[in-house]
Amino acid sequence: MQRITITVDDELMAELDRMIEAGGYPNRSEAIRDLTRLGLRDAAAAAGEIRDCVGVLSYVYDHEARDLARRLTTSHHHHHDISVASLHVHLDADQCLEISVLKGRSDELREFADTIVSQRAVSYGELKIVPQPRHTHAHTHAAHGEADGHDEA
Ligand code: NI
Repeated sequence: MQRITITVDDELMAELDRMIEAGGYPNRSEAIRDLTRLGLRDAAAAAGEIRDCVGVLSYVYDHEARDLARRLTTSHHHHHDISVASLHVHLDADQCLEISVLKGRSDELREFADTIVSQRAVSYGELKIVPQPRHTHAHTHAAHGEADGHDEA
């Protein structure tokens, strides 16, 4: 552990204290440690540096669009190493929602998601990348108190 001193303006501190209160953090240090971890994680994800990630890709497409359903399936088969499971929902007569769970390096997941989402007749697409905690989240959850409001959302 290292002790650091930081300077924060009143407005930001007030906001932080409200967040600490709402989140049930035991103290400011714990809250700032959590926020720092989140920030580091986001920065690493943005840089494509995270090796072991879980991604959730959701997209809506028109299954009547020529050849699209077959091409999407082919894409998943070509990437069977990262595409681990999919949930298919028939939204209405034409539209399908697919939610796929991906696993792998964050830049690979992003690249795969782009090939899916960029298809014409895919009307909506979003990828959420969740770094696997054991690699980027060094603390153990057992060390946390019950009331610290910590969750991995
Ligand atoms: Ni369908």
